[in-house]
Amino acid sequence: MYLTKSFIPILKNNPSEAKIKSHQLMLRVGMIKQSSAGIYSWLPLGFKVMKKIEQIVREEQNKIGVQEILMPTIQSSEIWKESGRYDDYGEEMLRIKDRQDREMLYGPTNEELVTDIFRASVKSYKSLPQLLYHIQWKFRDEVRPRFGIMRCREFYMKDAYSFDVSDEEAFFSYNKFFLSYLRTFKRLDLTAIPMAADTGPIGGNLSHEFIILADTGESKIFTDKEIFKVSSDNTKVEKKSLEDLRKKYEKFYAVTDEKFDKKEFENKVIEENRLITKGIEVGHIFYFGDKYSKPMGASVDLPGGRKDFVKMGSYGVGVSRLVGAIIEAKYDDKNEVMKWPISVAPYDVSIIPMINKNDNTALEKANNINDELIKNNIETIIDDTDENFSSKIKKMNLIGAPFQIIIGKQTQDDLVEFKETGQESKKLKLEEVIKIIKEEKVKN
Ligand code: 5CA
Repeated sequence: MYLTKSFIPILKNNPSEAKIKSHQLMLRVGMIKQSSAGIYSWLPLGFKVMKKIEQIVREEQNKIGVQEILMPTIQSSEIWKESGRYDDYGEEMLRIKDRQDREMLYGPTNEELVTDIFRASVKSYKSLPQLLYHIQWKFRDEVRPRFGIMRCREFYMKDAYSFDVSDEEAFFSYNKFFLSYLRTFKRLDLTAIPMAADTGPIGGNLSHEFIILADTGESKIFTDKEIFKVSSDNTKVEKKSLEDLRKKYEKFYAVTDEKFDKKEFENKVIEENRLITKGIEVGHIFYFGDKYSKPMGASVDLPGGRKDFVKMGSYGVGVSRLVGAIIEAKYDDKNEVMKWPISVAPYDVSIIPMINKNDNTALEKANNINDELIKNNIETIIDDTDENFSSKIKKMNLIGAPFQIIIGKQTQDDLVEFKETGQESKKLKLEEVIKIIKEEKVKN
């Protein structure tokens, strides 16, 4: 892709309305454009990153056996009246009337709708567990939308739902998601810590938020530093192995604001290991038993002829919020350098030819190198503008492809100046460059 032909509307300076670095960068490189308060259009650069995040989230859900569906954004109020949440949800819910005067709403979450789908066709314990997910836009009329796509009104969420025959089986499902989330965030090059959390309007009594540390995060957290050493490597998707994993985490004090108890914190955590800081909630999982299945009559036949309401949990990942969370974790705003993890980078490499007026040598070389990279499934962006070198580097540092290739007039056909974005460059053969990039891509 040539920069001159791409739709990447870059601003010279940080927009003054943006208070945190993810919001600043996303507006500055034209990843998003606000269309009204808390509602955004996603432009090519932002959309590419979000779609790659979505794909990783999807692959990790599929790996633990969750089946993908797609529910609509608009829901009927009837099912929310059945569960009792129509009134409880309050002003965050966007309520709409259709031309027949029917009360509809733009879904803020999908517990009711998925329970309705489930109860219509699943009748026997033999069909359990059922694990379903979808990736769909949600709307919550937040009182104070802020920080760009971090807390907005319309956002993209992966929400999954589990249906089980007993508490024991339901905890097994819960733990599968627990592991799946750790694996998902790791592929995004983020360290997310599961923390005991409040259940809020979703309900239930068991819940974990997955938090990444960031000064600009909205969640206040209290934790034992030792929790950062816990690893999920070698955990198998088996009951015992998953239980052990949760125990390994739960051994350490790690809670959000609402669950904080000063005495408990000080008793359980030695002074030098106490960490009080802020973080961004990128995922949230809940176990709520029959909170929805009971009022909505979602039951199955058990062996011996009895019937019981299914035990449910729900599991959310903020797919659009993750774009901002990765920027918060990776963007060096002092030096204005973004380096996307290669797993979600909008491009793998930026090619930066130093073009002199009336001399196309460097651009031609860039084109040849580009052809080679494309043959190797490496995604590129070429800065074909005739701006000076330093402004080209500045722009490419903001766009954030993890690697850069710089091409001068003198660049020999098989030796290029190659660097990791933000680092020193070195001269390498093109085959070596290709090998390095491919190896990096395979790791993810
Ligand atoms: N039904 C449950 C689980 S599927 C649920 O809705 N959980 S939630 O309310 O915690 O949302 C799930 C995730 O969506 C959060 O962890 C967060 O990453 C993201 N999210 C929630 N509200 C917003 C918002 N206003 N803007 C951006 N992302 C949000």
